[in-house]
Amino acid sequence: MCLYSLLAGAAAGHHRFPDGFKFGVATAAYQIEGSWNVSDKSPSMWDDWTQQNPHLIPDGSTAEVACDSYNRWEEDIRMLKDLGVDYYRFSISWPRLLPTGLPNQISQDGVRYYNTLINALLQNGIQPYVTIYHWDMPRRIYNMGGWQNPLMITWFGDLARVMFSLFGDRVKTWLTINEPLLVCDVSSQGWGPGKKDTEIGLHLCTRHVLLAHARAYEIYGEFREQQKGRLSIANQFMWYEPEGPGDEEITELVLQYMNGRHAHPIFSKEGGWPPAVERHVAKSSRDAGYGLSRLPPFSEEEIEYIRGSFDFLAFNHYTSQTVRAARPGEPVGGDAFFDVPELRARTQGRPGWPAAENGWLYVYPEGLRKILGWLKQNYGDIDIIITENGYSTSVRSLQDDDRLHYYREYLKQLLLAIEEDGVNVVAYTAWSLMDNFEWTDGYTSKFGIYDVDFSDPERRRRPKKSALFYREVIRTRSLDVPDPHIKDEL
Ligand code: PNW
Repeated sequence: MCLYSLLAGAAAGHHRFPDGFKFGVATAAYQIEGSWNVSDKSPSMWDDWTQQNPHLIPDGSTAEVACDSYNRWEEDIRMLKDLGVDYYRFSISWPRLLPTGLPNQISQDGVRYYNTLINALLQNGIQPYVTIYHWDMPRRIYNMGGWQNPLMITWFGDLARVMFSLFGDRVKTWLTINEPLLVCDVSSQGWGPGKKDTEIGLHLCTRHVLLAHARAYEIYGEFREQQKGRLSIANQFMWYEPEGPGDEEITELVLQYMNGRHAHPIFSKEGGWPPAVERHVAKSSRDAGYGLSRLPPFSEEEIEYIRGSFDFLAFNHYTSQTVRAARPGEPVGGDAFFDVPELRARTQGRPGWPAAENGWLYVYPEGLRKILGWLKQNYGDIDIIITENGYSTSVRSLQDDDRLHYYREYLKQLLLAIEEDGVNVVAYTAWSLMDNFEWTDGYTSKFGIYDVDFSDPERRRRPKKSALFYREVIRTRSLDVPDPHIKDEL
């Protein structure tokens, strides 16, 4: 760093984001749109599951209306404009765009909705970042086995092609699949509409997700020259650290299993499954009498096909956990968000880390800097976009000091990673623009920087303190901003 920039940094309190750094907020179609059965839209697996299992959701709710963004997208644009974000990350609902799940029928109303949204964003100077798959799979595809069916590679490729050809003239940043870890591992433990199979189905899913992502990357090659966009996958990476001395080795294996399994095939120089994970599952499969490893090996061709299928690295980050090996006979894996049964590893939040009320989110801001360092060390100097980061509360209030604190501290660590560790983070996304349907938690877990009144037919949205804070961060491109005051209460 030259003397001039050192001085400039010092003058600004050293909390400035680099030139060209982008800020955004994120949502997902199923969590905000509502209008689950309008026009020719078909039901998704989450429509079916929430309607059939109200007893498994604390408030018995569904996302039939949610934030009503299908009708209230103009209010969403106004909020985005007010925040001053550079981009908005949202997802396109597969069953709204392709009601049969396949490209034989393209919904004109679906196309119109997303065209209107994309055009309005651009007219307001906000770039659309689009997630192709954020979990709302059409019922028909789900009934054919979803991600456990190898034809998903073709079906997903077809979906991506439709999106590139319809929207790619204006959408320049694509994320193929949101969080393979949740789509495969957590779902296979019976979370939400997941198909419970932690031994075989889980790894088939991961394999097909990676191949489907690579298929979308390949298809984007047909559009790349004309559209000049970029594409990656949105992984979920936690930071894991040893619970105590002696837990280092199992911790590194957990990092490779939980993060590397979805990253090594794409981002490493050599491609393929992380070697330590591949060896581990191959051995445990052999010991259990399986013919083929439960983590099915990739062919040389498949390794090459997936390797390098990215233009940047994207990940969602919320929290960290500690790791230790389970003691003989100790049960592992009672909770889908903790433990790694495959490795007989116990994982949990460290006592002393403040915990959000949703049960899995521990606040450990240093974890963000550490996972960024781990990614750089494992995969080199790749441009990184943080595609989600945020904090959950359960009580409605505009005075969300906990959330504001979370953002301030995580952003501080992000800056340290950029400045001290030389990690190439180019964009940061807050989850979420507004309170929304938080999957199996219904509306009881709130991640929004805007409050939404779900008892109001108008779904009134109001900025929380954290929204005013984020707006100032974006405006000044720095963290040297005071905590805002907010007079309003609900
Ligand atoms: C993500 N964890 O899910 C999803 O991408 C969003 O749709 C969701 O609303 C948001 O994070 C908040 O939950 C996650 O246990 C679920 O670390 C669980 C974890 C992380 C992300």
